[in-house]
Amino acid sequence: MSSWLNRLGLGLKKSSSKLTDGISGIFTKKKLDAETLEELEELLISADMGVKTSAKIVAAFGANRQDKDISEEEIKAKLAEEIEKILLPCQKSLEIDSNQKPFVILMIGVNGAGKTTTIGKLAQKLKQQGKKVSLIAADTFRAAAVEQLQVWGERADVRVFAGPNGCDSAGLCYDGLAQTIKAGDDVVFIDTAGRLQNKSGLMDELKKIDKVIKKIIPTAPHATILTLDATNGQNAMAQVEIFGEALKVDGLVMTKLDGTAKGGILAAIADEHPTPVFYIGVGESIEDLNEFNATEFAKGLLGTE
Ligand SMILES: Nc1nc2c(ncn2[C@@H]2O[C@H](COP(=O)(O)OP(=O)(O)OP(=O)(O)O)[C@@H](O)[C@H]2O)c(=O)[nH]1
Ligand SMILES: [Mg+2]
Repeated sequence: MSSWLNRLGLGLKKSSSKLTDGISGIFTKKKLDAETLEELEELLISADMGVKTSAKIVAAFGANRQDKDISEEEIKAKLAEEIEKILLPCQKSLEIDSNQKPFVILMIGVNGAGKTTTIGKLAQKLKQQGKKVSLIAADTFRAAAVEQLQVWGERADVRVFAGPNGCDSAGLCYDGLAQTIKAGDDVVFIDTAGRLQNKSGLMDELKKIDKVIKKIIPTAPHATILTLDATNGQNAMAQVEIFGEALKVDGLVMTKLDGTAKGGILAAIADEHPTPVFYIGVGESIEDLNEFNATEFAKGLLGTE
């Protein structure tokens, strides 16, 4: 097994244990009936797959299978298949268009979602691919935020543009982008401050940042990435909705899947708000962040090979 599949399996362990233990508990008898299907639906809901999505999965799964013999392994495999179908349209890579120079990536999300860490990891990956990368520290609220990005910058050996603590973040983006254009960078990441989706002032500030970016590079940001913390469960769905109302979100990164049994939330989001999922994170090291693959994820969630 490749090391990523290993990490993914381990990372999804809490989610998959919840599902597989639940399945073992429900299917003590061999035949599928209305009652077991209902219990299965409840299990999926409790695993954060959402009411609508859980009903859909169970309906597809139960069709033509009621009152038939079915093994636990088959149940898991069939469920994984249904979840894979829902996730597949969201499997998309973050394509860095080399005609856009610099290719501007705006990273947004609630406090602690993993924005800065993800930028650090992606910067390192792109740098290793030979790209000229820089970072803009537009989280000007906290001095520690700038320092954190600088540490990642040093680690990845990429330039970090920062301003004085408390300076205007939109203005900083403008200056940072001007410098990036001059330097001829291929990719620039803009790290923004964490903001809760219910703080309208902060959401307005995000719109202002977006506007200012467009003033200097009309086609930018070329990718606006919403980082979601899987441990937020159903609240992550609300974040997709509200950030999506403020800005055009091009894709998602879901982090901290290793810390929660709520990994099913990705299926609910894919079903209700289909959005490309660029990366998923299953731990703190750089190897723990990888491109999202629907088949691997669905199998990992059900603990099947
Ligand atoms: N276990 C685990 N931890 C993660 C993962 N991704 C990020 N983290 C940790 O989550 C914490 C918060 O990450 P940050 O990158 O600082 O989050 P942020 O969105 O920049 O936070 P703010 O700037 O405060 O809004 C850090 O300790 C990261 O190491 C992951 O996939 N798994
Ligand atoms: Mg941060």
